[in-house]
Amino acid sequence: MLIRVPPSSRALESEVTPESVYLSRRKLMQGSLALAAMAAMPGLASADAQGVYADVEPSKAPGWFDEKLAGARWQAITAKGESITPFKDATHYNNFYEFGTGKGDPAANAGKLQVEPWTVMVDGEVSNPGRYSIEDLVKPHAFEERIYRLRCVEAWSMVIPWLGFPLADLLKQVGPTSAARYVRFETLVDPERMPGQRSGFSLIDWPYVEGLRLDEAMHPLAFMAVGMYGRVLPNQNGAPLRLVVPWKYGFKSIKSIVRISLVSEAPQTTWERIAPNEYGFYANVNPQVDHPRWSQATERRLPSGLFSPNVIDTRMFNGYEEVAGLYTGMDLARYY
Ligand SMILES: Nc1nc2c(c(=O)[nH]1)N[C@H]1C(S)=C(S)[C@@H](COP(=O)(O)O)O[C@H]1N2
Ligand SMILES: [Mo]
Repeated sequence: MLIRVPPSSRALESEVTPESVYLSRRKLMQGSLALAAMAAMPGLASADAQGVYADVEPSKAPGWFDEKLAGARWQAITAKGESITPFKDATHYNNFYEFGTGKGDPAANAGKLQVEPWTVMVDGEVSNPGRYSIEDLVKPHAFEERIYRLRCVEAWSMVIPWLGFPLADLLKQVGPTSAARYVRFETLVDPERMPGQRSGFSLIDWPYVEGLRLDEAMHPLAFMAVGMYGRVLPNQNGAPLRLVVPWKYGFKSIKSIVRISLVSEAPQTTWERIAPNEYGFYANVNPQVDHPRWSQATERRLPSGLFSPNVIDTRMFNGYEEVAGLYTGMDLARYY
């Protein structure tokens, strides 16, 4: 977010659509071929072992992940007519300030993150508080694949196939009490493995904190991701558990979560704390409400380059208009 965005220019783009390739390959891979592929590449979704996910780096996933992967519901939500961002871009152009502020820093530094074992503290206004192992948090839920647009407040965007389960299902599991109004999330603090947390120049008061109103959190689109591109989450994308809220700017989608608190008051979030006039609690994608330092009317869809900037119009709620009812009667220029 500490960036300068060049003046937007409307680009003539020749759109390629790897999604169609991906779909047809997936079809091909169903059946016995898929089994063979799965045996050959543990940790990679069978259906995609040789499809558009061919560039996906195979990974060794923990047992809790592999068990669930077999029963995943593929493409439960898709982004029609849009190209899935290549794995390489989604994993090497990241914001994860715990590992540095450069876009390549997370990929370079997050390898040291210790994701096993992993526990998540659930506390506050809940009937079942406690320290949950990731296994216990994930166990009750079936995996779904959801292909979502991700729109960063810095005016770039990607299309990412996530794997995980609805946040609402996790909340039902822990049981918010009637006093719960907001959900507060916290990222791991581990300065030994997170060089960004050692930097004396950091603007951020760690841990990274995010939050949602409870009704937003219960919306069926709000998602807990444990994987992407048919495999376990790479560390730089927020392993082993991260939030994905597709109608909000990317900074709401907090990574590597270690604490989930149900609270009665709106939590102060990391970016609100740093610059409340620039980053609000709601952070709904809104082409009509500009950032004080740049326009939010358009976005660079990655991959983009100097000669093919791939600039497209930004859509209200990032195109997820079904969430509009959450904000009825609210002035979204004031509650940005
Ligand atoms: N803990 C934590 N979560 C974070 C961030 C961060 O710096 N720290 N960056 C946010 C921002 S600004 C964006 S755009 C997305 C990027 O997610 P991605 O790297 O998986 O695309 O993560 C969000 N989650
Ligand atoms: Mo972002």
